[in-house]
Amino acid sequence: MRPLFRRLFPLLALALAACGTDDAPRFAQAEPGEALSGGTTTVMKFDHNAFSMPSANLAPTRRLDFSVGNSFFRNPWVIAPASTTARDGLGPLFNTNACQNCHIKDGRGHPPAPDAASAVSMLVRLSIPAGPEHAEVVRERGIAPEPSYGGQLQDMAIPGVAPEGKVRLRYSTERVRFADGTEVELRKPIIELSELGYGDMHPDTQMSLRIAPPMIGLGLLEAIPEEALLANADPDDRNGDGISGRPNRVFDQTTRQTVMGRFGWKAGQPGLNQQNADAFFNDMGLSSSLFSGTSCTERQTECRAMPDGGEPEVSDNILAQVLFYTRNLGVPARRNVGDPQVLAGKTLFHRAGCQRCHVAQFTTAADAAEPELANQLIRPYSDLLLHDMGEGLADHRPEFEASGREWRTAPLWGIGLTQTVSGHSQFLHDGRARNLLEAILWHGGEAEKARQVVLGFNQEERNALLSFLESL
Ligand code: HEC
Ligand code: HEC
Ligand SMILES: [Ca+2]
Ligand SMILES: [Ca+2]
Ligand SMILES: [Ca+2]
Repeated sequence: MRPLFRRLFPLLALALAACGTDDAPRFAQAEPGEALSGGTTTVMKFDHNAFSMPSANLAPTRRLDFSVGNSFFRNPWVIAPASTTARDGLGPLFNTNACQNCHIKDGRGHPPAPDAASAVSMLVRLSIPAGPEHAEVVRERGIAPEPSYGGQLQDMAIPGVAPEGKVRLRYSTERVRFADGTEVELRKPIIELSELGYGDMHPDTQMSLRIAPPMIGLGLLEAIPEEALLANADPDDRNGDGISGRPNRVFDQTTRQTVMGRFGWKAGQPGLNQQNADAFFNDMGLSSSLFSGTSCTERQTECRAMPDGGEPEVSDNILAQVLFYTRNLGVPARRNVGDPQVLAGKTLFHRAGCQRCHVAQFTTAADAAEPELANQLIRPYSDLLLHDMGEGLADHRPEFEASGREWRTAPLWGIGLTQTVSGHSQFLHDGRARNLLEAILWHGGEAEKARQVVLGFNQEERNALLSFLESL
């Protein structure tokens, strides 16, 4: 091919393909306001602090509340009894002593390096197959906990209590081939537990590895009206596009009702307050008005006998401050929205049908929990629904109504700043993907068709698709 033609070829091929049978739109220019992923809350910060800024439309006094919440998210909690009574009660069992140790720079966590001694910034969830005798606990927790270890492995403990065990990861690898012959190696983690502190686990224990997700835009996701989310649900795939998103239905601790789930990799949490309280309780061993006592199981007797930091350890006041913080971490604006390669990538994103799950935009409710979050046109690139992602991504551990193959569509806003904020680019629920392309190649199940389209892309098209994702 002559050089000029070679340069024009990708655009030409794109143009030709766009005239084909599929009805995917072609984007020749950016839409007005397209860069403002979080509406007027969008922040103009693109360095390693890009995920740590308050919503841009917060008034100065509200920024003060944000920084108070931030201190409880960032600063470590201590073992009781202690002189700092507002921050004591860590453990007896815990994963780490501060939220920020996992949600590093308010961004995502990562799997441990192959030889790392411990695994911070991720969790291993545990359960056993549920029988009729578990009906009550399954209604409230969505799972039947492992009898000795509960619903989560805590690899740390206060002095006098045995930690539950150590987590290491091994990887198996497999190769994927593009139509043009290019090969990519994918890796899949295999969980290895050692130094178990409370005897053997149940022989049918189900384990699910989870990386801490980024913290941006969560208040906006919470403010999307439920009807708007349900409008995208198509559980029986009546429109025949092979995609059958459905909401998770989870337990609300406050109202004691079953409601739609929105947070966590399987949408197992109904809202931010409960998600935060659950993190305090299970990840750090701190009780609150939502979760009293400790995460120790019946069999963990020394754990149950340890002193606590007051009941509750996390006051309603602190819970409210952390809630305000987690609602108001602003989403950074997009970069290069009008770049021809980014626009070509956006066209390809639609051609592959990515937007059927990664739904581009919503308008938040007029009666959002905070006025700054109301009536915002936002672009999260998620439907917050569960999708069967195939055997490759399956953890074989159901959570409420999510099956062992279902995951919540991960929001893509901010994803292009992952390397800048976190210093790595490991994606998906267990951090197995080492870059965005690997993340796409793990898509299966309802997303298999989209994956097949991408496998047909040539180098130029792959680069364009990745440029689009990097611009989010
Ligand atoms: C040990 C690591 C760890 C610690 C400590 C931790 N988290 Fe998380 N966090 C996670 C993981 C893993 C998830 C995903 C959970 C899942 O899929 O079930 C998560 C999910 C969340 C989410 C939902 C995000 C989303 O996109 O759905 C919020 C909000 C959150 N955590 C807040 C907190 C707060 C507040 C604290 C401190 C009280 C905290 N976390 C402490 C690991 C951690
Ligand atoms: C059937 C629904 C569906 C379709 C179609 C789909 N995705 Fe996804 N996507 C998901 C789900 C669910 C996850 C989370 C999977 C997990 O973590 O195991 C995800 C995760 C991702 C991630 C990683 C996000 C993160 O935070 O780790 C990227 C990147 C991504 N998708 C891009 C794409 C692209 C590009 C396409 C089109 C080629 C696409 N997706 C099509 C449902 C879908
Ligand atoms: Ca405690
Ligand atoms: Ca446990
Ligand atoms: Ca459908």
